[in-house]
Amino acid sequence: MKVRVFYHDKCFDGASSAALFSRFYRERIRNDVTFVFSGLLHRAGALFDEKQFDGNENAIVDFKYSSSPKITWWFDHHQSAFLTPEDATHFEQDQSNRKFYDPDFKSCTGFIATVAEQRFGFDPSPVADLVHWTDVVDGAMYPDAQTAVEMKAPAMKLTLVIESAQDYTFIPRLIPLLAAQPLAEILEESFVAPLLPPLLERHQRSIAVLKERIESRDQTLFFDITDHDLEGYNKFVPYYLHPESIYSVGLSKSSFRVKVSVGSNPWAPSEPTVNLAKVCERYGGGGHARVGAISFGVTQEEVARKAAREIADELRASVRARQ
Ligand SMILES: [Mn+2]
Repeated sequence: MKVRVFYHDKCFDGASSAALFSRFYRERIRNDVTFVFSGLLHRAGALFDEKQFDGNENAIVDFKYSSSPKITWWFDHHQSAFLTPEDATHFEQDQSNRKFYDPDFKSCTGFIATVAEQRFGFDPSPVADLVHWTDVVDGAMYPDAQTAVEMKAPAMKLTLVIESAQDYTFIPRLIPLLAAQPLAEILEESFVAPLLPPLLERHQRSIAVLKERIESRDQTLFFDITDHDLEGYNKFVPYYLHPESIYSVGLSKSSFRVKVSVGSNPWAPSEPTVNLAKVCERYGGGGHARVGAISFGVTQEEVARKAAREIADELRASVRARQ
């Protein structure tokens, strides 16, 4: 019996959701099962390759809905969960009691724990620490920007390792540990520990690059770091450097995409009022009300830059309008 679990790749909540789902499944659905973990990333073009839906059961966690009949479980908490209105209707008509959506949850991991407990009798107490930290990390519940950028907690170090993973076998190896042992212990594993020091160094370098690049106007930050290999930079660094900011728009590049990241400062002097998921959806992206992103193909750098500039202009205008 094979269960394939698709999860939001390069994301602490995505990996933790896959971990929690598989623990819950083994404890409450069936035990004689082999899990295969496959990461999914937002990219320009088709998100799913249906040929990959080859498990006896196929689950998607912390990622967009698929109406494929081969998908038998789904959990998500993103505001932009449906690619099309048809997908939303398909979900609403689903009778399986195995597909769940609630954008009010801070983390998908916490959402899975709650549903698994209430509907399937799962005991979430052994994974309470994991749920706490996915809420903190995915919900940006740090007390201040210093805490978010200093990265002292084991969960934050794991987030750094997960977000910068280059080896596609790494996160699938990590997932079975996440819901099974303390996070501090996972950091000591021989396949994890050596990854951290160079990443912490790169983190320091990214702070220096962002310090030089950020253009701050109307409490809105704009930066273009497409000429640096810094995708996966800590998204709180801009607010650490510019505590006066409300919004940030960043352009970064990796081997397979150019990414426009649109965020809001969790510690902003005044509340953000623009729904960033909606802004990103207009450009083919998505996310949550307070943080979103748009992915473009690597050859679409100029289109991405234009979109990033337009979004920064729009956010600046909205800040000026309320002054
Ligand atoms: Mn999430």
